[in-house]
Amino acid sequence: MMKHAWDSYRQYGWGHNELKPIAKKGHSTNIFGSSQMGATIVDALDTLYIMGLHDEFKDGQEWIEQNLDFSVNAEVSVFEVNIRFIGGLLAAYYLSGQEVFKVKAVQLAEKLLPAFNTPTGIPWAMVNLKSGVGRNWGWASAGSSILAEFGTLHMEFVHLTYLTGNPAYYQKVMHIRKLLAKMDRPNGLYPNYLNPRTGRWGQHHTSVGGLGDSFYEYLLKAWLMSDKTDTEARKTYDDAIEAIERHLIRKSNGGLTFIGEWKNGHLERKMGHLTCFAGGMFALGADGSPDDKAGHYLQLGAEIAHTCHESYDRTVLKLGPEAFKFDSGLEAVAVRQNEKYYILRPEVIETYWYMWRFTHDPKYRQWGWEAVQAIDKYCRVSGGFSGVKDVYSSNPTYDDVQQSFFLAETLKYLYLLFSSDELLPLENWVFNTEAHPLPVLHLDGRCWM
Ligand code: DMJ
Repeated sequence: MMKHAWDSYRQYGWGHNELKPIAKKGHSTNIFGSSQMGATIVDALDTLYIMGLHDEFKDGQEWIEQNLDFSVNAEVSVFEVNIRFIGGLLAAYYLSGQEVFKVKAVQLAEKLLPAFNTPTGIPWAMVNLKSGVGRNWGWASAGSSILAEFGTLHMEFVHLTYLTGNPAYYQKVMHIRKLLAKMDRPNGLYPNYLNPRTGRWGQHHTSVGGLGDSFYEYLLKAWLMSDKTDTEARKTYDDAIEAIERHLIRKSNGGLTFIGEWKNGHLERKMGHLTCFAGGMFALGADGSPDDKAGHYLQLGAEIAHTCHESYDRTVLKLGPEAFKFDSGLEAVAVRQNEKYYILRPEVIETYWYMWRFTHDPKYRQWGWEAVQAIDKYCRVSGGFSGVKDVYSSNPTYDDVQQSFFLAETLKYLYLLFSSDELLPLENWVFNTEAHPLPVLHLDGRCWM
C-alpha cells in the first residue's frame, strides 16, 4: 500500500503538497500556503526509511536537497508545518543521519519564529514565510489562537534547541507553558481558544478531538522525551486528564465509553475520529500516573479503542466516520451527512498500535487488519488512495485527496502494528503528533532558559 501511495504521488503529484488520485494531479490546501513544498515527500520520508524502501527514500532526499526552499511568499499554518515538515525532517535526520534534513529543519524553524511576535508570545496560527507577518484563522472565536496549534510545538522546538544549541526555540515553547500555567481554567478544563493579543480565553469549548487534542498529547510526550525528568509537564498532563475524565468522559446506555465535548457548561455527547487517538495516549501515560492508577488508564485506553472500533464496525464500509454520536438511542454512529466521511485518518489505528504494544492482545492486530482490508477495498484507486464521502453507503464517492498523513501516520502505524516491538521501542522513541519518531533526550540537567 505504501508503494502504491508513493509511486502514484511520484508519478502524478511529484513536488506538489499532496495528490489527487482520481484526477491524477497535484493537490494542496491553505495549510501549506500557495507554494509547492512537497509535503507528501517530507511527511513520508521516515515511513519509507522504516519500511526499508531505500531507493524511494533517496529519491525524496534528492528532491529535498534540490528543491525544498522556504524563501517563498507563502502563508502557512505554523502548527501543520511544524508537525509535518519540522517533525518529518527531524525524524529523517535522526533515522538516517543525513545532515541535509537537520539543516532544512532549522532553516524552516527560523521562518516560523516571527509568528511568536505577539503581545503575549502566544503564536499566530499562520505566518507568511517571506514577510514574517502573522495572523489567525478568520473562523476562530474572538481572534483567538488554537490550543492544539500553539500547544503542539514543544517536542520539535526542544529538539531544535538540543541540536543547534540555540536557546530561542526552547524559550518560545516554555514561555507558552508558563503563561498557560498562570491562567484560570473553568472546571480545570483548558478552553480551545486563547487570544494572543489579550491573553484571555475565547469561547469556553473544550475538546480532546479537533482544536484541543495534541496539546494534551504533547504534555505527556514532553515528559517522556525528557527521559521523564520534565515532571512539570507530567503534572500538567495528569491534572488536565483528571478534569477531562470528570467532565467529558461518560458511558453510553449501551456501555460504550466515549469522550464528549464541553461547550459553555454543556456536554455534547459526540466524539470525533480525531478524539480516538486518546486511547493510545491514555495507555502511553498509564505508567507514571499518580496514585498508582496505571491499570485504570490502560483500561480506559482499551475502552476507547473498543468504542472507536465500534464506530468502524457499525458502518457499511468498515471505516470510521469523522464524528459519531451517543444520543437519543444512537451509539457510535454519525448523524449528519457532513460527518460521514473518512479521509484516510490514522487515529483509530494509532490507538490499536499503542494498545498492542502495551497488551499484546491479538484483537488489536485483528482490528488493524480489518482496517487494512477496508482501506484497500474502498479507498484504493488506480492513481493512489482516496478518502470517501460516506462510510454508510455501499456505493461511496471519492473526495479525490491522498492526504500526506496517510503516508506519514496511517500506513506507518499499520506497519508497526504488524512488526516486532524491537522496531522503534517506546523506551527510546517518542512519536510526534504526525507519527514522526524522535529520540528520548538525555539532557543531564541542561536547561536553556
Ligand atoms: C494529523 O495531521 C495529526 O495527527 C494531527 O495531530 C491531527 N490530525 C491529523 C490526521 O488526522
